[in-house]
Amino acid sequence: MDQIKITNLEVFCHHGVYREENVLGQKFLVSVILYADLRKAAIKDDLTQSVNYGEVCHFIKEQMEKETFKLIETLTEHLARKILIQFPMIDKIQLEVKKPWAPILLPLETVSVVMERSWHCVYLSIGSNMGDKENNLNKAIELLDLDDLCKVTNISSYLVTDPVGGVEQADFLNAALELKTLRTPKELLELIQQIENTLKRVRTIHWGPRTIDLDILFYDQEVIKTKELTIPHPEIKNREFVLSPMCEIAPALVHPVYGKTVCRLYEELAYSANE
Ligand code: A4P
Ligand code: MG
Repeated sequence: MDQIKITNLEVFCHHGVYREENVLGQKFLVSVILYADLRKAAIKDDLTQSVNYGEVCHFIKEQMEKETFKLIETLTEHLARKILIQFPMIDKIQLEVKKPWAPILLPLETVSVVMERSWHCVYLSIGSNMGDKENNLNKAIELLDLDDLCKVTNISSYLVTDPVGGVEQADFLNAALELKTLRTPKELLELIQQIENTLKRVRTIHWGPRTIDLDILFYDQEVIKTKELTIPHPEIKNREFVLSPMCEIAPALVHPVYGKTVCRLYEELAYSANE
């Protein structure tokens, strides 16, 4: 991917563990690599299609002066997130914050923290079969989008579906969502559980009725199996209420375990149901 590099931007500010650092301040040097698709801007010679590196430099300075952190780790993480949120064209960032005058009573050239952060593409399944189902879906989507680290980028139609799983219960309203997120899979699970709690989901019967259920279907092309998280969601290939809305918003997405597109999995499910 194309890159814009900023090297050793000098900013005088007050981060540090020691009180002297917070009072007197010192110079920090910031280097950034911004990863973005610059082809359009380059061909059209058009700054509006690119990332204005001047604006990025001023934004970094402003952020570094606005708040004071003890650790350059925290400062670097904070800057990476803020830049990715502020400049939507940037897909990924590599950031190095140097502290050449760190007060350690020994001579050193510099000390620095380097981080790489990027947006991740995630698909979620969402469903409700209690109360005002449409309102429940709308509310959950609104809460996801309100999170600083998430941006809902696509929503399928809402589909009325028969309940799956053997428990006698009302029809579901289901949808699939595409999300850009800076959260890790575990942090995203925490958010969706928080949203389920906010919307008063009560965990009673497994696969039973619920005001809202949010499941992570795909997280980039990652394959994860831990005690609390299985990604891709293990039931994708068996569920029409997942594959049908996914076919609408991401038909060509490849399942990283089966190596088949979502559309292909949907066809296979329809075929096996007709046999
Ligand atoms: N967990 C593991 N992997 C994931 C993942 N990829 N995304 C863990 C989300 N959670 C994941 O989930 C139990 C635990 O799964 C979580 O604590 C998390 O650590 P839960 O949401 O508390 O329990 P649940 O929803 O009762 O079980 P589960 O397995 O999530 O049920 P499903 O798969 O969501 O099925 N029929 C229709 N037509 N439409 C529906 O939406 N939904 C279900 C529930 C049944 N039948 C349905 C529908
Ligand atoms: Mg669930």
